[in-house]
Amino acid sequence: METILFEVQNAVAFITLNRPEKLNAFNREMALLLQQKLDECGASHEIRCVYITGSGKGFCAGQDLAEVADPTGIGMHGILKDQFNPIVTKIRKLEKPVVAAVNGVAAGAGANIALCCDIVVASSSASFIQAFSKIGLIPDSGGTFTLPRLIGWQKASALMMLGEKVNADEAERMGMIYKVFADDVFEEESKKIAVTLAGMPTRGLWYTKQALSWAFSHTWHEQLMNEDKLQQRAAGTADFKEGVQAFLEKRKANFKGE
Ligand code: LHQ
Repeated sequence: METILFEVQNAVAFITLNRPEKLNAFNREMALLLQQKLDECGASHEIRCVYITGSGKGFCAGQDLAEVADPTGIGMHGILKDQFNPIVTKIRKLEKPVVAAVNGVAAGAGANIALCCDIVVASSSASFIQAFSKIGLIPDSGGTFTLPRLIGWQKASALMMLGEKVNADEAERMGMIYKVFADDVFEEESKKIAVTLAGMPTRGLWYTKQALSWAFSHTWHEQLMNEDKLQQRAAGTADFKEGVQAFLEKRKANFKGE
């Protein structure tokens, strides 16, 4: 059975983590295959949005702990260096929006991979757990960077130390995720977001993603300069010309992602 399912439809790459009997916990094969698929998404002109979800009842339970316990395995440093750090870095550097559609429990690295995506939505039965503390680890996969920026230092600190489960509604209320959809409409509604993004000015969305990432490490003045630089790039795209033209002609814009 393939550990990652991959399908392109309506300019969206649908990626499904597929080890449902283990709540889609990452073994090495799945982590390397996800990286390969993210690279394919980056290289393809046809793909203008990426959608990541899990098969079965979970989203992802983080690292497969059976593999960690294996003495012939690659060890802690190897797992982060070869598996999780490249995954979250590829998501942040992907020049198109990435939607995490959290269909069930997201724990450990599984939670933090979801949280580094550009838009995170969840089904009402989903949950998020910074499970690391329960096995003596620290939050990784960018979690110590992402979570306090989403929900504030104090709440992040408590969730990371206590390892408490946060349900989807609570996650939405505290700003950890964008939106919750009822289970019966979750797939349809979350896919609608991805298809909408895929029809939008892709370069402009990439510059927005960059500007938001840079905002964390720049001053107000530097960020105004960054916005200026990125806005000039956005204004040089064919999609900007089409957007203005369509507005003036009172018609729907036909964006090409260029
Ligand atoms: C699993 C897992 C799992 C294997 C569920 N592995 N089988 C970085 C650096 C280096 C090393 C370590 O890792 C990392 C990054 C990390 O992600 S560390 C954090 C690793 N993840 C966890 O600690 C979470 C472990 N899982 C859980 O706490 C629970 O399974 C949660 C709360 C996610 C879900 O609980 P339940 O809904 O009650 O499901 P369950 O526990 O019954 O799990 C269903 C099956 O999935 C079960 O298998 P079985 O054969 O008994 O039916 C679990 O063993 C398996 N599974 N997570 N990470």
